[in-house]
Amino acid sequence: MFLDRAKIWVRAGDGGDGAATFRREAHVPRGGPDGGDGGRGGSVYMRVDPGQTTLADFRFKHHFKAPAGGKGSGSKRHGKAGGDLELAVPPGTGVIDETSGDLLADLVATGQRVMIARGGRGGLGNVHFATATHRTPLHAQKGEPAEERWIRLELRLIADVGLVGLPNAGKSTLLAALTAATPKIAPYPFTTLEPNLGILDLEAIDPTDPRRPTIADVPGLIEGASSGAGLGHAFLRHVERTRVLVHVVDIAARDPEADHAIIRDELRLHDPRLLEKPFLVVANKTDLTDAADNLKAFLAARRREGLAAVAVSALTGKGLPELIGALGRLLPDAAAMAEPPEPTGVVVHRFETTSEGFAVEREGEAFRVRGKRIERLAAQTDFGNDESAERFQRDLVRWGIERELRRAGVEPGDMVRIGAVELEWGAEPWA
Ligand SMILES: Nc1nc2c(ncn2[C@@H]2O[C@H](COP(=O)(O)OP(=O)(O)OP(=O)(O)O)[C@@H](O)[C@H]2O)c(=O)[nH]1
Ligand SMILES: [Mg+2]
Repeated sequence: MFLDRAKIWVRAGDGGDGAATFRREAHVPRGGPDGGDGGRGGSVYMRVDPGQTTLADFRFKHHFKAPAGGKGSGSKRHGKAGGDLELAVPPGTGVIDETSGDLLADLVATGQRVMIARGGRGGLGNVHFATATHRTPLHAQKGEPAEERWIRLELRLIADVGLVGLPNAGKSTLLAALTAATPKIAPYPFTTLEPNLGILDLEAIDPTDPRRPTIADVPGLIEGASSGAGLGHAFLRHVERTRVLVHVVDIAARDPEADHAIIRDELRLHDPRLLEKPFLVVANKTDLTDAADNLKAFLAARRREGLAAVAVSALTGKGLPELIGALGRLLPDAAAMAEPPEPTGVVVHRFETTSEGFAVEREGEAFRVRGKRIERLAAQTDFGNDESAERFQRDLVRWGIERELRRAGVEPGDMVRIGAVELEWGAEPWA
């Protein structure tokens, strides 16, 4: 089953909580603090696996979650880190943040890997909070909550050569003749319903040529394909990134000249840049008797157009060596072939960086404090622990947030929201 779009939900692992424990010592009721840190949560990554050609793995499974970090414990023992989760996707997968619509990454090269949800940091144990004046801190940080997001995946196949043409022209037959692929072939239109990929081994033909271009056979295009007619439209984007386009024409058809014009028009309407790619016209089915008359005129017209053209029979194999030779000349050299085709797989990756700033705003009757750092601190504070809560309040003062809240008109009893945390403004000034 070929699948070129998917929507998934990913969540990294939360950080483990830090511990607030104390050494046991003879004669001392409470020894020094020895609470270890929580482990970091696992992150979720996406990695290119050249063995995959579709997003079918995401057809039934849409939720992916990395494990949380372990809690810290006494004797300064750190919690275990949560393992990272890696999702394999085929080359050509665009990773889009569903909420913002931002392209997070365009994964094209083998082995390329990108983090799509960051695991939470482990909370610090109470050993970190002992000071000369406060030797027995009860405070330890909670683990940082993990990132989660909806992700849209959009595959645009990365093939070196794309076979296009009207239905029944012989594209699949040609793919089968050139490669080890075994696509379905039948004497009626719309046999191919999803793209097939094959590899042309040029070394088998010329031992000095190490290139192994991939060839994609996409469902037949019909007039109007670019605006949605037939099946072709959904698949035209799969030839957007090919290096060379091969147009297969049934030369035994009633009007190959008109067929050629239809395909060129549809490609241009989908994206004019498609016609700027190296282009090879293959006049197929030359074994059929009615082919001879059409063929000469057809090839001459292509020459006038400045397009490379060859005559073959995908069925008998006649003309295939010439076709392979022509393809070899249109494809870039081995060094360039090792690089992914354009666009060059730029990773746009837009994770917001941790900002030190904050903002206070009204939210109905309540107040909201926004800011990466303060939101994280709130999430990592255990407000059930008096010492931790006091510590948080001191930080609000230290960072000038308390002053800003007063300026905004906060009164005792008002609700103050920070991230997912809700606090009631106390009658006693915080600090
Ligand atoms: N005589 C002859 N028949 C051919 C040749 N190439 C393909 N055919 C036949 O044409 C018919 C269509 O071939 P396919 O390869 O399925 O055509 P396609 O372009 O992939 O068609 P769709 O998948 O429907 O777009 C089949 O019956 C093939 O056997 C050829 O060179 N000569
Ligand atoms: Mg086909």
